[in-house]
Amino acid sequence: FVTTAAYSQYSSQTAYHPNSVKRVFLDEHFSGKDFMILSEEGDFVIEGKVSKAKFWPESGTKTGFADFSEVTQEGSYQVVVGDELLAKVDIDNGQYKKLGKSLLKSFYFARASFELKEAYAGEYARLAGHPDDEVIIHSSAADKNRKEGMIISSPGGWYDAGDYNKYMVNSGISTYTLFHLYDLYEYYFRDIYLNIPESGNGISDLLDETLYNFRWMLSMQDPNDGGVYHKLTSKRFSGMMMPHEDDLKRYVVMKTTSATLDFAATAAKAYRILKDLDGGEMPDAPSVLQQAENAWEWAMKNPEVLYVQPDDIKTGQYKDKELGDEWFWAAAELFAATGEEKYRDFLKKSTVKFSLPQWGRVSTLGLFSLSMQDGMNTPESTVNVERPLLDMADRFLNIYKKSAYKVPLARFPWGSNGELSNIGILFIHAYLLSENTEYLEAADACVGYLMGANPLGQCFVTGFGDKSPVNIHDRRSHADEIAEPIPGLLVGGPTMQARKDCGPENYPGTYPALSYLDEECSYSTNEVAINWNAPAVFLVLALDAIYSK
Ligand code: 9MR
Repeated sequence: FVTTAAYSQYSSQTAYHPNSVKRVFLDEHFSGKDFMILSEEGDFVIEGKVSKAKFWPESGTKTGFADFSEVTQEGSYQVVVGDELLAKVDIDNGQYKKLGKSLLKSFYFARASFELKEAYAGEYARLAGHPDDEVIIHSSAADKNRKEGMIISSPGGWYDAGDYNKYMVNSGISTYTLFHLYDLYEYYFRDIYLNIPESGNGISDLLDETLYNFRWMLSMQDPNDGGVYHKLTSKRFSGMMMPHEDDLKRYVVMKTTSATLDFAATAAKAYRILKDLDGGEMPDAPSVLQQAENAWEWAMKNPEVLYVQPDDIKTGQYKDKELGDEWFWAAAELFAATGEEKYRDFLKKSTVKFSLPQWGRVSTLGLFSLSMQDGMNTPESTVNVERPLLDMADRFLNIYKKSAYKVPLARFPWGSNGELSNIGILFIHAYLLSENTEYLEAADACVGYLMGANPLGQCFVTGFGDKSPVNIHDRRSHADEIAEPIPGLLVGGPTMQARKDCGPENYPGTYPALSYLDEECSYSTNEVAINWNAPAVFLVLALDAIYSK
């Protein structure tokens, strides 16, 4: 066979799981043609027809695909049309576990106030940065309890993204996502080891890593009144240096209602997990619940304190104008944790809209948690959980079915890869509620897209695939003098939202799905962030847990 480079062909660049939906997307030139799947040695395996090429408005390109999902035997295969070898693909039972573990290990690499030792970090070993044991109360956060300039201690936690700041709103959804994954698949995580310092302490590594950030979250609450600081940050973004080299002063800025409610929700979720554990060094479950309730009480007294960026602070904002969804989420988690009437009443009266989760839209996270509680869907129940989840999943399933590239994305916001991963999580919940395997197929196709089955032929996770992000917007990866970026990081992905970062003329084309640059200047498409990695971990490892059952 002749290997062709003249036509585009895109498939997952890491192995498919034997249960995966398996497609290679082919240039419209191959529309309707016969294809063959051959073994590595050239033996015939199956044949089929390339689907009729379809136009995708998001990329401006036409594509058909060869579907070889029926091949489930592990191994390497060749995709052939006529006398042309179009692609080589692999099927491997262990690949999702490997990928998911790497995505999860990236949180360890993001630990603040923590030295990464070679035994766990290999060549990415580094000194501790940002001790955060002397953080200044910014004037915006000062009140009768804590005066401007006063010092508090708030060490640990994960760096948010390519920058070194720690933001409560974004931490809330990311930490919740990993807690929820544990909650659903505790049995699966019993023997998932990440080689982190806590490995082997009798607690799942997923939980150990998630608690690293959660402990920091606990320290961000003012014990005097229950309010929670919006962020812990320097006044401006640091230069592209290693964590220990950044000596900018650190501040806690404002107590906001969004931060406080996201904290309450995450802490209530944590309480339900912690109360069933008896590890000596775990946060004390009843105290965690108390902190969640104190946060709720603060929010009741301060129901709409929105974040306003002070003039002298220039870092990320995570600013939200609409808090109905934060209220719903916190009430749902506190109700699940306590069963108390006041939360039930709140939920019953709620008229909140449910939409795809992201840092500023969190109501659906409450539905995710409630969907696991017994008796939630009975007529006398608090809220109808099933219908809104299935309706939302069906909207995305429809987009998936119609799309030429079999991807449920209809818009490309900043962090489109995170958006897609969250759609995958929604599909998984829809599958768990309905047992309809169409949702599972669609969730799996999201992994395929992230790993290279997309119109750019780009794998979006560092350390995986043939065409993998290298010049990511990440201070550690820039400054560590190692050519390869830190592995297991999902980049934000295509968006047209801020093409000024590298200059709009430097981006390929004018189509959203193509608007991606593997350049460090591209903080809008090539940065990494905990709220994109967390749903990717969920998607990949929940699928592996489901497949391996
Ligand atoms: O993910 C955030 C995205 O939704 C916003 O549109 C964007 C601009 O405000 O900010 C993104 O979050 C960044 C945060 O503000 C600072 N750390 C890096 C985050 C990822 O780019």
